[in-house]
Amino acid sequence: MPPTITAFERSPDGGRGLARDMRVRWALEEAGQPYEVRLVSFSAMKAPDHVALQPFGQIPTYEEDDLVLFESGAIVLHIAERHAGLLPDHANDRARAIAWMFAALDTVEPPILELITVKILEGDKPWRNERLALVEDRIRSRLKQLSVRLDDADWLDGAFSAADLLMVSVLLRLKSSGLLDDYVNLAAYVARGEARPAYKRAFAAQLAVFNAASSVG
Ligand code: GTB
Repeated sequence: MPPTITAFERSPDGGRGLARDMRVRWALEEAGQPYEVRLVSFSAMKAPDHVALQPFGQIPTYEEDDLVLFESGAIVLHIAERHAGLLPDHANDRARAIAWMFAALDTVEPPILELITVKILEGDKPWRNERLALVEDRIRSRLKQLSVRLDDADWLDGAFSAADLLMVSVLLRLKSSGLLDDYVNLAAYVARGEARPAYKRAFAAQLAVFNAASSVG
């Protein structure tokens, strides 16, 4: 049986690939693994059946035989450990790739999530502009460090790996902000990720869900 993942029945991003099922879909596509998708509404996500799979009532989840996983990073790591193509074979190379996976989620993503919080949830607060400037500075400082490290390489550490998959997924959330534009090598890095056939298949699959939901009304 192929694994089943969960995704938004109607993604708030309008199918732009920003919800976190996208990284799981992308990993499965890179690994050449078929998968099924169970779509969940916002209310279904908070119901006991789903909370039993995901304690915080969120997507994505991953079910495979008797294994149930949540947290997109853990799911991508699981897929990468079981299938070729997403992690290097050599132990030290693999450990460094996993370190970069954590860097994407634990060091680079947090200020990017703050930006979304300020812009969407705190847009009406009197201190919004001051906080926005602080958060944008924090993001720029991370982008600069990442840009220096990436330099003119195609990928973070040798061949494309799950680390790049997660880092590109995280950076993609900045696309509409214009913040990436000052870091030409990072913008090109993100574009390289988006150009991968597996990314395109995953993107098309999640967009098709949004389009189908929109045509129903
Ligand atoms: N750390 C968890 C993981 O990585 O799996 C976080 C999971 C998570 O945040 N899931 C979100 C969710 O289920 C969807 S992806 N939210 C519903 C809820 O908490 O009630 C985050 C997301 C949401 C919307 C957009 N967007 O519209 O652009 C992008 C990303």
